[in-house]
Amino acid sequence: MNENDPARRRIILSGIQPTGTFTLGNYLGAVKNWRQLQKEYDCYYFVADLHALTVYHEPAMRRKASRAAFALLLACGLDPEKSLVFIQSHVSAHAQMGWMLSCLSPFGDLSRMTQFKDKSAKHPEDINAGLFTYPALMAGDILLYQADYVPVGADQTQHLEFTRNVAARFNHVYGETFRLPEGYFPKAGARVMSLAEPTAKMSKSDENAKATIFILDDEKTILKKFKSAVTDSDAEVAFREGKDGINNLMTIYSAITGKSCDAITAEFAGKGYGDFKTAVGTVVADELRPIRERYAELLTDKAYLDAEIARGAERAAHIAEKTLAKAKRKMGLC
Ligand code: ATP
Ligand code: LTN
Repeated sequence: MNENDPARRRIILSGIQPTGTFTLGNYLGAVKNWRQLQKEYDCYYFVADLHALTVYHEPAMRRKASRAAFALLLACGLDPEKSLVFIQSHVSAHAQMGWMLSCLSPFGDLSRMTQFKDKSAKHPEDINAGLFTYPALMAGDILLYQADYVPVGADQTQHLEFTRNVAARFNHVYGETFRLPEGYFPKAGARVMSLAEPTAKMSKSDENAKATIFILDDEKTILKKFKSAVTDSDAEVAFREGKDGINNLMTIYSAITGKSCDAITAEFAGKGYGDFKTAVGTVVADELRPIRERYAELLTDKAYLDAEIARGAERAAHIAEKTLAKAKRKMGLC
């Protein structure tokens, strides 16, 4: 089929690191959209455990976290009958392609990556080479599956641009091999900020427990965290510069209910922040409840989970190996 034929089903690919229980940010900014894309695209979603190696975690914890992340993806509604869901390290082509592409990755470009700068500032005791070459591994993840679109949050756009550059460089030096992927930023995708410090993004690895809603938090915990969310002293539910805390709560409420900011302002006119926070907490708790229930169910069915993990790896390897073999041929490796 012709590359540009509109009938060709486009390929979507994305990954998430198993660095902790997913947050409301991961869910509203990424995984919820991934679920919605399953209808229209050939979707590949994976647990990026090789990427998570760049920060030390105890091995037993790591094993548990990858499995939990896989189960969470299914609990969030990724359907292994519709999408290909797998764990990155179970497909050896990723590590091989990552190395091959790191040899086409300029040192200067890697040095400019914001994530590298942020993570090395956060872990000055462990600035390892993996943290530095992370974008080459990520480029390999994407290019192995010839992805058309990569749905990620705004924090990953620099890595995507890097991927396109490395793919173009490979195609130029060794001949046409890779499709150049594009970012996919759905309108509904929300950037969720920390509840404690609303100018910083909500992140799985934040040490302040009050800052983050985890998707497995129960209703009571969710309501409590929203109640203590940092706001301002205006007492007006309106989306405006300087009202970072309220803007964040409005973004969350809007992403779940589909209501516009104006509609939300009208709904809470004359009411206090207390009412608004309870309303946000309630819609979030309602949205997350079925995920928590499905997750608990999945964890009790060990055989099913093991079988899906193995099946995902096998199917992914089949596709990735083909592209890897092509790239190796072009590079003169076989
Ligand atoms: P870590 O704390 O370990 O850096 P993280 O919470 O930032 O992790 P990732 O695994 O790096 O999560 O990201 C998974 C996906 O979730 C990415 O597509 C990323 O853009 C998106 N994402 C992460 N945090 C947010 C957020 N606060 N709002 C919206 N999207 C987010
Ligand atoms: N770097 C991403 C996770 C990730 C990814 C990918 C996303 C690794 N490989 C390939 C999309 C495509 C992150 O930290 N969110």
